[in-house]
Amino acid sequence: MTTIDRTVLVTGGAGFIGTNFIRHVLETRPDWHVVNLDWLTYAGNNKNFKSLPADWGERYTFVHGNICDSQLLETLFTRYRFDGIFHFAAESHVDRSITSPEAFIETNVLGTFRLLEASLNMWERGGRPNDFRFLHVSTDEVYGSLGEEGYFSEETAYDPSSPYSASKAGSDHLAKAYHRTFGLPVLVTNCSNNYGPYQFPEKLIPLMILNIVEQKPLPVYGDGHNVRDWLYVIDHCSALLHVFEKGRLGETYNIGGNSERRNIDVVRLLCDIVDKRLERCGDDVSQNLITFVKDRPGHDRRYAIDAGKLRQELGWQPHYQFEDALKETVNWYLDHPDWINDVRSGEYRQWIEKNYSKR
Ligand code: NAD
Ligand code: TDX
Repeated sequence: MTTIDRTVLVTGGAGFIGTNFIRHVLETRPDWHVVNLDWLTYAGNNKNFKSLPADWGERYTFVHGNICDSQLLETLFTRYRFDGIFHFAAESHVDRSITSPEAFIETNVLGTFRLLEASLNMWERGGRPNDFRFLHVSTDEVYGSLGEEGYFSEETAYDPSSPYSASKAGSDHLAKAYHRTFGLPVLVTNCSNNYGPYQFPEKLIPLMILNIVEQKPLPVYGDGHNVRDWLYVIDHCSALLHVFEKGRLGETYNIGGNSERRNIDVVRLLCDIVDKRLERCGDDVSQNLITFVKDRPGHDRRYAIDAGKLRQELGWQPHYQFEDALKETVNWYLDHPDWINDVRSGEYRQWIEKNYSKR
């Protein structure tokens, strides 16, 4: 029997980062019980938690539900009286926010509001416990686009470009307002692009890995010179725990990987890694599949994070090196064909057709 010291709610825990985060917490925090509330949209996959080690299983509870459902939240908050909340649930894909923005407003803005309301009610009813924390997980995209120079700091003005980043910006403002107005113990993190296992193959890195394996065209938007600051997902998870356990209330912390890369360079590197692993050479090299396609509207040119505050105040820095962790990520996708077949449902095929057929 495990002794439970803390019960935390993770929203969106069946998605990419949430799955890695829950697995990381069950491994590193043996006295935590995790309740995962997930609506299981196309991006959520409950099979990520099948066959957990026995002592993990008894510390993990899955609840199928929507963060916009106030009644469900009330029932859950009354039942578990959470010691903390890690709020990941979101619509997360920029391209989908361009074709179908409404779900982004629903989940990212309204859902975050409903979750804040439920948290505030529970926190007030419990006598405003000192050690409760609401950690709102957000993105560097709220800051808009950088030119060739400079970095996003916590003081950079918000300037979102897409319906996705605008909806995340709205949710960040709500979370901070609940701290300033009501005193709710809120923390906000803004993180750069993640990569690693369990990422849905609509995002650049897993999409390219799967297309390279199947020798399909590799659709690079625009000139491929857009820059992202890549962070291995487990580094993001460890940063979130640092902020949750040591962060100053009401503060924002930027999280980044010090790994700025142009998209075209990431795609070329993926071609080399996959080709090597599959022992392809000569005329078969996958770089031949690179196809420049019509750009994403409002495409941010460059993201780069200054994570100095997190390093200096809380002693966190990334552990994984981009090229090494990218190889591990490729290995994970090549070693998990069942997971890939599972997530590439009819809905996935429709998305690929919708986003790429007319580019
Ligand atoms: P994801 O799309 O892989 O997963 C989102 C999860 O949320 C899915 O399991 C989905 O079923 C669930 N969900 C969606 N709507 C819901 C609702 N209404 N109620 C309950 N659950 C719902 O996303 P991700 O890449 O894991 O991102 C997680 C969080 O981290 C998001 O808030 C995102 O903005 C943020 N973030 C992501 C990145 C990145 O590179 N992926 C970087 C910085 C920040
Ligand atoms: O087919 C593609 N071709 C291409 O050139 C896709 C899917 C993407 N791209 C480019 C667009 C971006 O410059 O690659 C870069 C990365 O694209 P995405 O993987 O869609 O990520 P991005 O738009 O940068 O947003 C991601 O990081 C921040 C996550 O999806 C967000 O949830 C997170 O907040």
